[in-house]
Amino acid sequence: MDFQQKYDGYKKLVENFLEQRTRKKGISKVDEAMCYSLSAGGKRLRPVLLMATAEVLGKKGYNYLPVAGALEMIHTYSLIHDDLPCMDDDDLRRGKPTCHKVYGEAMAVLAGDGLLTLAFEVMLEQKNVPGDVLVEVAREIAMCAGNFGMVGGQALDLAAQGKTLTAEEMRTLHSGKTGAMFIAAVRSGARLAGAKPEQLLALTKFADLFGLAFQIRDDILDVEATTVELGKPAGSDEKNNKCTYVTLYGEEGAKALLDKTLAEAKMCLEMFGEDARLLSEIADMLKMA
Ligand code: GRG
Repeated sequence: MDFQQKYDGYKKLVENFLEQRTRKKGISKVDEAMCYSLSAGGKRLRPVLLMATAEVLGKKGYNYLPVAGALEMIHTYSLIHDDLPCMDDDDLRRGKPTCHKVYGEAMAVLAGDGLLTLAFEVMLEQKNVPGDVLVEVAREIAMCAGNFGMVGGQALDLAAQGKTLTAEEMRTLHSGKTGAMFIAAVRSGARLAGAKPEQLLALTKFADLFGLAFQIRDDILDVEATTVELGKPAGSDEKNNKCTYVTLYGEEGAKALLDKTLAEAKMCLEMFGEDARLLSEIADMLKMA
């Protein structure tokens, strides 16, 4: 089976799980708004990363679908809130009208709240894992999603609009906003699969560099790709007056930094040999043509 088939197989598992675990009809319209954004597409990168990491350690990734699916719920909530008029104010996400464009602002806020809350309900339904491991996984995911992670990074991002940041400030901002959820995905997969301390350390370093590479690529694509290719408005960083890796280093400089970061990320996987093939191939997805 080639890489793309394998990736698509995992993605399908995640999508089937999300469909089973959510209901369009509940006591209010919020269920429909949650399902709308959750089923709108997307690469399902964070859950697939969790499953691929478990595979590195010899476990089957599909055993951890509740935690993996929960990560996608948290990610989707962040996208819904990020698109709101009070944040990035975008009309298009994953190639479709954003949640607030379809359901209104108040319902989009609630859909995000609902997904974040449901994520913790669902991840705690994970079976066949020692209770203390699951509690630690849930605690780390909460930390990565919260004010020391994604929410904190988003707050830094809002405060940085119109300002030029140093490379160090950019790193802090994006480690929170984008990187923390990749760290959550990889560390959760590692912990669920029983990683030893030195394995957890190497995988965490990989995830941190993967997150950085992801952000650099996102910044390059914002300049180079079209709205159709992105499924969200191209050029939104310029519109929002944002300091990016492209404004800091130029397009060629950002591409060189991307290559260097990916090479360093892949080096972290060397100790796992062939067992890390899938994870390494996921990192290759971030290479620019
Ligand atoms: C609102 C708390 C809060 C956080 C928002 C995730 C996020 C933080 C903002 C999204 C804006 C953005 C473009 C961030 C850059 C990186 C990123 C998270 C891109 C989207 O992730 P993908 O490419 O999306 O994995 P899909 O649609 O494939 O799931």
